Amino acid sequence: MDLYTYYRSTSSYRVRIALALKGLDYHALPVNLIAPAGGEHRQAAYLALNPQGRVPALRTDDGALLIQSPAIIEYLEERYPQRPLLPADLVARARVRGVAAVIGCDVHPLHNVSVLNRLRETGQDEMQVTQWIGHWISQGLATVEQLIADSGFCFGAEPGLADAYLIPQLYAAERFHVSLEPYPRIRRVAALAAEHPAFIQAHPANQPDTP
Ligand SMILES: N[C@@H](CCC(=O)N[C@@H](CS)C(=O)NCC(=O)O)C(=O)O
Repeated sequence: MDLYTYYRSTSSYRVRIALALKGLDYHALPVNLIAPAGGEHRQAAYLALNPQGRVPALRTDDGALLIQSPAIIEYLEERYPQRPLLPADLVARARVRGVAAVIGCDVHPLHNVSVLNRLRETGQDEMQVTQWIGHWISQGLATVEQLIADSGFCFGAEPGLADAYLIPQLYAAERFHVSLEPYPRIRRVAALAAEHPAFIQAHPANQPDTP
């Protein structure tokens, strides 16, 4: 498989965690979101692959090109059921997906590159942009803190889908100086992930395009 990825992209990081948790090998194909001239993701070569102009995208072993991290992760879960990312129980699965959706639908989209650039275009200065990011990340993390378990990873002793969404969101929180102090359960999950080989492999510090 080929993964079009950017080292500090939250959505790419999710997919990298899912791949690593499942023990799947892949080629990383870095797409620079910053340079040249506003990013490789806006250039014709990448837009021909993904008309939305965002990362990640996954080329499967069968040659199919998939976009959108939730769709890619679901594909991986169904195509490679080993080491499942979702529990067997129907209600438990829905709860895990609920946490993933809080982050993937209601937090991350509000601070991706194009949304922040749009805020700047409409006259917001850097302090206002930073406050905007902090507001949405803090609100999302406060919700997640109430939804996850009292011990282990988000939903048990083994990491799964919710952890694959949460840990990249925490990387973004750190990058934008959002304090994790109010969230002891989240800090516990972060500490476990920091020692886990799959999360270490997927971390932005360990990618081929890490500066
Ligand atoms: N919902 C999409 C979000 C993808 C997304 O926004 N990716 C960001 C990087 S994390 C991106 O490519 N941003 C480029 C831009 O906004 O111009 C997914 O989960 O894959």
